[in-house]
Amino acid sequence: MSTAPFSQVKFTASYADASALPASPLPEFSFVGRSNVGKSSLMNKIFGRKNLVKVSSTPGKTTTINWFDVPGATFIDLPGYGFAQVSKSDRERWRPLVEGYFEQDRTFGQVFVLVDIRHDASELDIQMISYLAQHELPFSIVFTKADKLSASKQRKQVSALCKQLGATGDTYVFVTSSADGQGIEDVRAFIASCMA
Ligand SMILES: Nc1nc2c(ncn2[C@@H]2O[C@H](COP(=O)(O)OP(=O)(O)O)[C@@H](O)[C@H]2O)c(=O)[nH]1
Ligand SMILES: [Mg+2]
Repeated sequence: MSTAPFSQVKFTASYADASALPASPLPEFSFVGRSNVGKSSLMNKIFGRKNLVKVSSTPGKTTTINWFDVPGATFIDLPGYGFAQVSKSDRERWRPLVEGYFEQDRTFGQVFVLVDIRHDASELDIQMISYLAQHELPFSIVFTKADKLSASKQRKQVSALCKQLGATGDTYVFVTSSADGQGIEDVRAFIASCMA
């Protein structure tokens, strides 16, 4: 599959308040995870764009939901969690914003929870996944930065992390790298299958 329709992506707006989010009939694909996990990089890679979604040098600086339209779907960059240097006021804005989005009556296509393949899952990752499971939202796990590990280390980490995260056998799991492109085509194909 090519990058189409993803390469036709357009950034539309940033929202700092869940009540301002626009209604949309199209399936929504959202991306959530720790600050610096590689969310922006993954979205750019899926779109086949260099820097449409800003890859920040100052992680966790903004607490907004960023909205992207592609033909037939909406892509949503959710604010990252767990960055120690984030101000208290930014941290307090995260939960109402992200939970505000998840608790609306929306057309959820898939929520991608990104987890760095190199590290143990954090308590916040575990909480995120159990929240999504409890709310019966469709979610998948995307391991990032796979280029940093050998293929055999990747396999070990995937099985260890799936246990830590409480991922059941029917959770979709992707192993990706925005640096060398590993797994990106699988994510695109999966999104396309959810859109069909
Ligand atoms: N080696 C490697 N670095 C990555 C990868 N994805 C992201 N990064 C780097 O990780 C940092 C944070 O990436 P970013 O996409 O801004 O993360 P976000 O805060 O989750 O949006 C940046 O320095 C990226 O270049 C990857 O797949 N491999
Ligand atoms: Mg980002």
